[in-house]
Amino acid sequence: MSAQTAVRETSEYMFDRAAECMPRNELKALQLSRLKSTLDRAYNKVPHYKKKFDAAGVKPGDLKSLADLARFPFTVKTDLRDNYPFGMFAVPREQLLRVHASSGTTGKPTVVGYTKADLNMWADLMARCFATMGARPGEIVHNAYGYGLFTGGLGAHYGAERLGCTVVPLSGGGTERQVTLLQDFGAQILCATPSYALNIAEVAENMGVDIRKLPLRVGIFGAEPWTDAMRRDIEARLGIEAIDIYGLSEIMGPGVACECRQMKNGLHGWEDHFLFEVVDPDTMQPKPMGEAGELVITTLTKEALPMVRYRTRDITRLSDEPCACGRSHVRILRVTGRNDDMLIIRGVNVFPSQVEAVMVGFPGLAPHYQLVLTREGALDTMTVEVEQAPEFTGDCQRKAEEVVHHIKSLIGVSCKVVLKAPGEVPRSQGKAVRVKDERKKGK
Ligand code: DLL
Repeated sequence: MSAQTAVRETSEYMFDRAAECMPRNELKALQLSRLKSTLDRAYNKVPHYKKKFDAAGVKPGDLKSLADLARFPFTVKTDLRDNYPFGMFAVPREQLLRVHASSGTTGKPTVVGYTKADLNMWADLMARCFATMGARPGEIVHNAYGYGLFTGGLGAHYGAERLGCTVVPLSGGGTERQVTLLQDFGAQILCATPSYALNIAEVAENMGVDIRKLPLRVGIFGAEPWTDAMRRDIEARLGIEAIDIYGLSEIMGPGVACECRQMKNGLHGWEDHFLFEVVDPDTMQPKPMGEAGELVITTLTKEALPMVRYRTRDITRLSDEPCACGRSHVRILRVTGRNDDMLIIRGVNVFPSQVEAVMVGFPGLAPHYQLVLTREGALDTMTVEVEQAPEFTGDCQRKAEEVVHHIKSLIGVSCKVVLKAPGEVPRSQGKAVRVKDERKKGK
């Protein structure tokens, strides 16, 4: 059978229908039994958890219902750093088949590890995501997520193979070659950070290649916050459907949750493997369904690195409203930012993604920007450096004033705006660096 005939086009295709459409009462029962084993495993195999549970006066046996999880302590990124590199593992190092690490902003990286069963589960969940996002067995997946310690490249790679796709393992960078291979191989699916997808679009435009005319039809984008405005821009410039995927190394990597192609309205979080809570980041009390707060995740099936109530720092809301796609799992509504990248500019809380939403699609601007933070006296100042669109011929000063006005009226923050010439804002090869913080340099 040729690859072409193996492609299934029905929108109802699911990788694991029984798991994806499991009735909610069955999902809850499965979560409870898996949660009990996870707490046992963490307590008995990882000294860090034993110490923390003992200090909090709780034992795994205290968990009688899912709600009892609220009695257990949280895990934070510094717990991994304090036990660097292998101290949080629940298996002997010899049983790890792979390690990854997330690029810590300071100090040591956060190291995560996987047993054979963990890698297997990850590939299954990523295959489930690919199918949910519209990929089909037999299609070509162009994988521009970085390969290496970052979980994006290998995570997407094994998931696409598990679904039965042909993977082109590009990693990030070498953008002209990426465009040439998209053209020559005719991939239907593109995996990249959303900022890198825009970089690819721009390089293709400069090369005179119209990606909209290629077979590419779906983009699987995540690893950084992005907005619906950016989605529309990517969709228009690449002629594809852009779909959101979420994940983090500490929990697994990409594939913890993803949007379904039918609805693109919140990311289905795979509750048979993870338990999701949203808490108030100030009081740490659980928030009711639908209210915004910090996402906290507990792994239910991980062997090497069980995570109990991991504080992601990601700000979002959960929804258990039924989704028209038929999947029963709770949805994580778009991650709007992290509660640790929140900027406070003259008393106003600002997420970089909010500024982006103002600028993407703004007439005369290109979607390349950086926020530069400086301190003038006691006041923090934000300067938005944004590129003018190549075709823009108007008055730069006036355009900058227009943007200042829009940011002020939509976000409530006063800032400076500097228009840059095309190509002057540094391009992303992976996760975009959106914020340049110059406040700590003695200014
Ligand atoms: O970024 C894993 C990943 C790779 C996800 C490829 C999706 C696609 P880390 O490097 O550990 O793992 O970074 C995790 O990135 O806590 C969020 O703050 C952010 N993030 C990831 N996906 C999204 C998304 C990978 N779809 C951190 N929207 C997370 C917003 C995201 N933020």
